[in-house]
Amino acid sequence: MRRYLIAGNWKMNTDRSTGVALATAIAEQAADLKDVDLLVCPPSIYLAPVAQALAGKAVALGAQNMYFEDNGAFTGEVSSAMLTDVGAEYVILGHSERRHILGETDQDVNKKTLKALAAGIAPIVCVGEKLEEREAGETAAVNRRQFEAAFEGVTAEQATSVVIAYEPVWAIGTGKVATPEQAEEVHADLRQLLTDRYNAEIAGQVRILYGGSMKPGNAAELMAQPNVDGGLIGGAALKAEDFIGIAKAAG
Ligand code: 3PY
Repeated sequence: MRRYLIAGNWKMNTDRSTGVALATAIAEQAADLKDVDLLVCPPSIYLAPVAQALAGKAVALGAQNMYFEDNGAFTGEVSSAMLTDVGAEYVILGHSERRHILGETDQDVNKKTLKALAAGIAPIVCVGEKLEEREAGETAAVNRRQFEAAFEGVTAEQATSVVIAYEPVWAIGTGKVATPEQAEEVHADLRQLLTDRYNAEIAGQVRILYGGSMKPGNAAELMAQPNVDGGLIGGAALKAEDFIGIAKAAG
């Protein structure tokens, strides 16, 4: 049985005090939620103060990115060891903003996925097609290519620690949301790809989140789909009541 995961991707938002206040407010309201895992992913520079605010609370901490080397001359990057050092248990990898604005490749996402797993950090591997790809009928092929590349070299034992986030690029920051049927179609394909690569038992344990303009008003119908196991939340993760509203829709 998969537990729902509601993950907040704060992107390049908040500052030290608003980030700590947001995490604190989420943790306070999370106390009543039983059947859902909550995760917040602040900017790297605020991981440490947010970790302090979440100490002993039922909300996990994640990062939005990391580099695949251990250390060295990689100006501006953070390593997996740095993330575990500040208490991050998850890391978002291959978000479309990193792929399409910052030039991250499928191979980068694969190397980061393998490094995160080796460090004991659960990767949240993002996949998703652009609008022109959907309109050209390439949705399944794009998501398959990104999935296969990211999972190259991931063992069956490691695979259940990976979380996949399907984020159609056309639904990110646009207010457009995939219909529950559109989301379910891709999620079911991704689950089938997991079955083909590993087996049905492993595929049944991997959480596949939907991301892209998920809000309290549309979360319940998305998460009612059999293969939608939670959400990777953008804008609505920046208000505790919206984030908790989405978490309640999971329960
Ligand atoms: C969004 O919902 O906009 C996201 O990109 C979540 O990662």
